[in-house]
Amino acid sequence: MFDKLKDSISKFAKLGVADKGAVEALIKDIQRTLIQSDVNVKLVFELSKNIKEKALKDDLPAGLTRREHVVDIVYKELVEFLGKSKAEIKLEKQKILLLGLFGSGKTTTTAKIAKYYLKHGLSVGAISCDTWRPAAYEQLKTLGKQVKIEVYGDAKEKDPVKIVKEGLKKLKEKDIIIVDSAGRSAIDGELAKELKDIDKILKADEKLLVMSGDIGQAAEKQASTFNDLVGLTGVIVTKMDSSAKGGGALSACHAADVNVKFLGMGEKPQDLEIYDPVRFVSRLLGMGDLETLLEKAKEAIDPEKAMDIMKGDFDLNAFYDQIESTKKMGSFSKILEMMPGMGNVKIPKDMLDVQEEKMVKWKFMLDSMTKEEKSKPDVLNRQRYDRISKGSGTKPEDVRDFIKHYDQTKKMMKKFKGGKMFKRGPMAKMFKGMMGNM
Ligand SMILES: Nc1nc2c(ncn2[C@@H]2O[C@H](COP(=O)(O)OP(=O)(O)OP(=O)(O)O)[C@@H](O)[C@H]2O)c(=O)[nH]1
Ligand SMILES: [Mg+2]
Repeated sequence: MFDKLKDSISKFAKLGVADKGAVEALIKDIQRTLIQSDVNVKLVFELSKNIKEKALKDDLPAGLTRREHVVDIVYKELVEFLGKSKAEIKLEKQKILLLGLFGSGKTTTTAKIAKYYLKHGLSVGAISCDTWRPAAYEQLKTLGKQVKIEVYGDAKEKDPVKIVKEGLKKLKEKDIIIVDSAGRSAIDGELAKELKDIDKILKADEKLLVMSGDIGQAAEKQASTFNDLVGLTGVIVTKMDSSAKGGGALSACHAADVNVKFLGMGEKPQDLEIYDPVRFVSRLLGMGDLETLLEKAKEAIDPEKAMDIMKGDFDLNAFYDQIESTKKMGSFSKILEMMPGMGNVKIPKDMLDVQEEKMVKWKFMLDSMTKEEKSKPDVLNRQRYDRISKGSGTKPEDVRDFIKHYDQTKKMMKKFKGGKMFKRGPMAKMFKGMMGNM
């Protein structure tokens, strides 16, 4: 869905004239893409009718060309279609119940949400009350260790209500308590009763249905069924990274009148995003997504270290930190996709892989250097290059190339600090955004 909508929009943007024919062709393209991503046909036609009516209106808003106007309409209508406003996530003491069908991503999401609240300074505990799958508690324990939270469970207890009761006692000091419940292949009487019983004891502030994006428009029925059953406060749509039907699931949630709170974007604990239709659609249409990138950058870069880099000497220790930060932000391709204007640029995967491999090598080299060499790279000479290359299992010319790259980066940093680049232009904006929020 992502690539196809991007392609349709850039095809349209490249046309000389945006006449009726061009608008109609664009709408057809959008329709096809949405139907392929399993959006309800009736909804697709409603959406395209709205776009067509507004896009072809005679009076253009001041300052916009017809082409810009059309792209703007498509963008706004899609945002409306996918839920209007950004989800509100309260950073306060609360109990969260995760529920959903088998394999939808509840346990993985428990760890993701835990990490999210931990990052915002709240203490977190989790309860595993999945008494159906023998390995469920172990799975959550492992994930809990990874994100460093306390996990309560009892492999011998068969009654989930007792587990929740005990867990609430054990974790009563925690700000956030997340309850991971059992999945089933369908909503049956037994699952319904179990969830109601759990909720009676837990009195959850948030009851979040976890659904996989690959169920597409079936999300509407599932969401309303669970909503009738326990009264949902929201939905989390997972596997948005790997499903072509994610758009279908999101529009279905909107149609079922339930709010999407988070999106699962991968299997790791950090792969979670607060749902924001504006942001989602910008990325869908290839407009880049500076905000997401900045948020990630803020998390990855240690503010003090970043200021040191900007203020002081950009020595090899700082370079090391920079490599670490880049790694924390995810793969290069992910970072690039979020940069405005880069969304449409296809950089060959090979090239990105080479860059990533290089960074691994650089880290080995840095690990083979002495403290002195890292803080005063000027002392490096041929002899030292040889020693570092042996220590890191690389070739001496690799080490020399690396130092060359470092020198260039250092020069760029100097320009940044004093020069125009930092005071004006998009890079300045990005850096200001980053620094301003620290
Ligand atoms: N790609 C991707 N995979 C995910 C995501 N969320 C979960 N998964 C994977 O989906 C599978 C099922 O995830 P679980 O968290 O175990 O699902 P569950 O709902 O707890 O499953 P049950 O407890 O058996 O009902 C695992 O292999 C996860 O790694 C996501 O956002 N993206
Ligand atoms: Mg589970």
